[in-house]
Amino acid sequence: MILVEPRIAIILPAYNEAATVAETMRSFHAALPGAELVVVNNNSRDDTAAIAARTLRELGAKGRVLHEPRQGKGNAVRRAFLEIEADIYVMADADLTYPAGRVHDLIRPIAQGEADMVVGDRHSGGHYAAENKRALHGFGNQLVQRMVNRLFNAQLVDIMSGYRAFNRSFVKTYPILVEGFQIETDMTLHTLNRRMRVVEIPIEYKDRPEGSYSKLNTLSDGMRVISTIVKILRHYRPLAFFTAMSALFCLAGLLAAIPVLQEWMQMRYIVRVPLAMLAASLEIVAFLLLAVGIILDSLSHHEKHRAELHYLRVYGEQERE
Ligand SMILES: Nc1nc2c(ncn2[C@@H]2O[C@H](COP(=O)(O)OP(=O)(O)O)[C@@H](O)[C@H]2O)c(=O)[nH]1
Ligand SMILES: [Mg+2]
Repeated sequence: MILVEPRIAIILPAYNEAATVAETMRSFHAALPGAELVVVNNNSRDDTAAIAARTLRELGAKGRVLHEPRQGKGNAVRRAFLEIEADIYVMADADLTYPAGRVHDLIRPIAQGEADMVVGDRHSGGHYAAENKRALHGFGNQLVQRMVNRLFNAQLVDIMSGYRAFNRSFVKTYPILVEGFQIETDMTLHTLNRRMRVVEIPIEYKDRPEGSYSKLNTLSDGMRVISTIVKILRHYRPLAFFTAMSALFCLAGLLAAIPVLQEWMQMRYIVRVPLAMLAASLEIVAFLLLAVGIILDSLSHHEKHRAELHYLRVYGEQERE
């Protein structure tokens, strides 16, 4: 349990956000004057870093501007999680789209020890549907959301929100392997897979103000969403994934075998030898895929075991403080 005032860090990844970063910092400082403001700049070509540093001085706020040379939001968040020591972490966009005034609602379940991650949910209030001008993004969001809920038997509404709060044991046991915008989905998957507690709080959401542009690209990030889905299945449900692949090959092998079997029944002789070989090869591949699935399933079991032991240690330290 945290007895003294918790240290709170507000993490703002910012890439070319000169238009909005200062105002975002001011709004968070107004909501939580005691919190540390951390802007993670990432090779911005505009004045983001200078403006952030100046705003810190003007506000007299605690905080830092971090610089991460590797491009990508995932890399930026990773840098902040590595460098910043706090009890409660908040992550938000530096683009004024998320309501800083709601930060208290986000950190409350963390401070009370009731959640490991709190997500500001843009969908429940209908704000995202009303403000988001890119239909494909809504569609991509929904696709991944449905799959994740099904896979983990969850009922999450917004798995890609960029407005979140975390406790220390989440931050210090979360391996960030993704580099870009997959970070939000990955965080949600991590909490579900590690059986952490996720709480969603409906929030308001505005589109970016005039003159400020999203860093998301519909096509390339859409492709990434699809590859994310495949990766999720492969990594989190290897047995199901490889069994499904194996079933496909098995089926193809059976189809190829039908004419061969017919020949054999009728003439007790096989003319279509190449087809027979194809059928046999497909079945061998099917068998191999199944074996791979079983091996990976066992590996992932051991990995979960190890991760849980590590989590027990870090969580214990957090509770003792
Ligand atoms: N540090 C860093 N921040 C980034 C990068 N890409 C995006 N961001 C920030 O991450 C936040 C979310 O990006 P945004 O373009 O608003 O995505 P959207 O909200 O999904 O449209 C914003 O504050 C961006 O400035 C990056 O490569 N590095
Ligand atoms: Mg944004």
